[in-house]
Amino acid sequence: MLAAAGVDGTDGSDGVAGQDGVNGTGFSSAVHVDATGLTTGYLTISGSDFDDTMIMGGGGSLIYDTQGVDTYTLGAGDDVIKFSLNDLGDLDVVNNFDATADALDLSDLLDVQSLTDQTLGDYLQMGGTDGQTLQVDLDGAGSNWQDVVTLDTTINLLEMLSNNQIIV
Ligand SMILES: [Ca+2]
Ligand SMILES: [Ca+2]
Repeated sequence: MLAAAGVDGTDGSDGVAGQDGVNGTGFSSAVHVDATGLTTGYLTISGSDFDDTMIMGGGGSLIYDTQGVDTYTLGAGDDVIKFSLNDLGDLDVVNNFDATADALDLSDLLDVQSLTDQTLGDYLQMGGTDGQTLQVDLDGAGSNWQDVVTLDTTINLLEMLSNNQIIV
């Protein structure tokens, strides 16, 4: 059987459509990852456009948030979650967040060079019923807050900023 024309296997169009896993949008259903058995080793990971569940190992990770209401359970290492502008409509959930070690990468959301103690409150606040939902105002006008993620712990944004745990 001759190979089908125009499918090169590198861009999500090889064989089974959209399921080669090369990019985060290539999956056709939710991705479930359980890396709890990994005590070392850094993970760089992203999911699908659906509601993914990802449990990190102990070696730290960089998670690229995708569309869908995803649940990320962090491990013992230093984890970084990079949020995506096109996922702002979906309120993700992060469990086991370490307010002294894990980081929130908001560089795709905020078009600013840096945040200071003075400007942070224009762009970011903690809200929700329990004050554990990170909310962003994209233009810093303080009038259009959008939910980004709900954490399972209370965090202090100013402390996280000074500790380089908020990345813009
Ligand atoms: Ca997703
Ligand atoms: Ca998401």
